Amino acid sequence: MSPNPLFESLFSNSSSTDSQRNAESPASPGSLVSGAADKRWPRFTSVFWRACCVGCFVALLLYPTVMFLSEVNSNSDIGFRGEFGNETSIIDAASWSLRTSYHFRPEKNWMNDPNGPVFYKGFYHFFYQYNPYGAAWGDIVWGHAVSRDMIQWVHLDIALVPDKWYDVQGVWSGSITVGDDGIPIILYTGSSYSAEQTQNIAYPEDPSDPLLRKWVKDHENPVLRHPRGIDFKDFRDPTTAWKDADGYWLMTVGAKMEKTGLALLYKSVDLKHWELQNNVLHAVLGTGMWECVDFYPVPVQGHHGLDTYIAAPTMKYVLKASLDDDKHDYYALGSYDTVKKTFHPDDTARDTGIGLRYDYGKFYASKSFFDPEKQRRILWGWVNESDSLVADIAKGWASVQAIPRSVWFDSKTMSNLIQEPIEEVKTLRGTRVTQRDVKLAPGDVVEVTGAVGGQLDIELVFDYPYMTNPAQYAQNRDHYDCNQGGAAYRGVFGPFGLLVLADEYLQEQTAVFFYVSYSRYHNKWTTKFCSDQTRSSLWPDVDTTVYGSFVEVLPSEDFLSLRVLVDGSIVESFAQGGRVVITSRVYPTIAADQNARLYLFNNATTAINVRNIDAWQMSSVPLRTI
Ligand code: DQQ
Repeated sequence: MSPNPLFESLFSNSSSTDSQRNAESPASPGSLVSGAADKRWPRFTSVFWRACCVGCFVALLLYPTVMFLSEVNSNSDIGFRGEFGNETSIIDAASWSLRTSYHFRPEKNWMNDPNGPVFYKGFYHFFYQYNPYGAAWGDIVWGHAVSRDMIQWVHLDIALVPDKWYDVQGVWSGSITVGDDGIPIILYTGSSYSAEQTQNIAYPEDPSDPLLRKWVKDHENPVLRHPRGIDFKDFRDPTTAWKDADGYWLMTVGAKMEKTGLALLYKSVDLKHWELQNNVLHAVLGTGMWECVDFYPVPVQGHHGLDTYIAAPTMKYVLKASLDDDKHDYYALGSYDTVKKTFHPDDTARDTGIGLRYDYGKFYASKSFFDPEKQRRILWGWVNESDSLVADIAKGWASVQAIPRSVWFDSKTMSNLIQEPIEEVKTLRGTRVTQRDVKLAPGDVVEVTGAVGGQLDIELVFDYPYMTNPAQYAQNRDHYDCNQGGAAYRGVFGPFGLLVLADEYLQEQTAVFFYVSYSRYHNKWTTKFCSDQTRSSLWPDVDTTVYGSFVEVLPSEDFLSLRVLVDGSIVESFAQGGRVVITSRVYPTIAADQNARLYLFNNATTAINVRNIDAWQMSSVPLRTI
């Protein structure tokens, strides 16, 4: 096997001094727009801006106090409700209606990455990065819950705590591999007493227990230390191992060299003794540290999933990395060379870290697993908050997991994955509202009567807006970017879509919408899909980014489809059957619970037709613990 030139330099003296950053990158500032011709689009006046300034000033003054109290009380279950005057009273009023109720969440405190999802003896197991002592990142353990359907969960005791020299600063992310004997093994990263990132294994104490309640760390841990050339803080998050044709186990660990993100490759006979290979699975220049690498096959046809063991020419491979530098999850589709043990992207311009994303909103550190029960691949992802640390501590909880998504290769475009909420979500659907053939005139905002409440599942199909008059072509030769005006911009064929979590006076509203325009760059009609948080909350200290991406609409598709899951403070939107997904976190102060309404809107200058819209009120999932 010829060594990868990049990998050869691992044995030189180069090292990186970058340390891990666990906080979110600062949110890019959003723009507040007025500008829609229709008076039903509320304009935000100087009163709002004054509120913003006062809010920010108060938050700045309070920040050191909160951090101090957070340190002092880090072992306390009691949050800091009611201690911060006006800002906290807004949080008090809103925090429990903002709490998601059908997405996976622990009872309280901080949660981040999904870890080690697996199906074992009739139960789905889900582990997650968790701080048992507070609502900010720190003191990380592996939380654990089990479920029959990935919707109704029972929370169990913490599975792994930081109690050894090699993980005393945190039991960080990792995966589960089911060994030849059918027993699951955890591979995880420990942050040692000196902050060195080590790889470790743990076994179930009693494999006959379907709930896998107790885990034992191996006495030979750590099973891996960082290789020469890789900084001791740039070596983490082992993947699920896969069986290669020659009978060995292979797995990767994320790393970086200088600015190159890479997936180190290791080989083992027993999932315990690992040997570094002299090639990397893959590396991409300029992408920085690769966290939570994921590597799995997808069939070219069909919606079913494949186990990592399977290797056949009729499939593609997905290589995903979570980029520490920008906190987004990027994947590439390609092939796996089973002889050289290397990944090759189909399109080098859309390689891991520089092309496709799972989600164009907030979604990070994702991990997939093969569900043998239903023969599908399931994707989990962490959705952080978009408010302030002050607010998180006051609320007493932070973060939620996205609804688990079924993932498969898009055999129509041949260039992306499809993601869809798992079918079990539909078990939560209650009262349904349906409308057919709704004509939306330019400027219309039409309530979907009866679709009330902060928990909805919505399915919507628009007719694709065709150009009927050549004059429109000239008017609409514009390049539209979601964050240039958001939903308030007016074009010929957009924006049009939904306003979710909106109050009756539209003081608060989150717009999820399409915009169709002619792209001179691509020399064709293109469709943008966007989620606009600029008017989501009257609360000043929140992210107001307008998220967006192109979405491919094939010539044979004369429609635009949308599925949106709304749950308190999360809006997960799937466009065109799941080709593009955007997840937003929003914090309505008025448009929550029974005050939350749903509207169709058309801010385009052309009429738009809604073929059908269905909206279901969703049941809550109770928090159960044993
Ligand atoms: N979170 C874990 C790390 C991982 C990061 C620590 C990604 O293992 O790299 O909580 O969010």
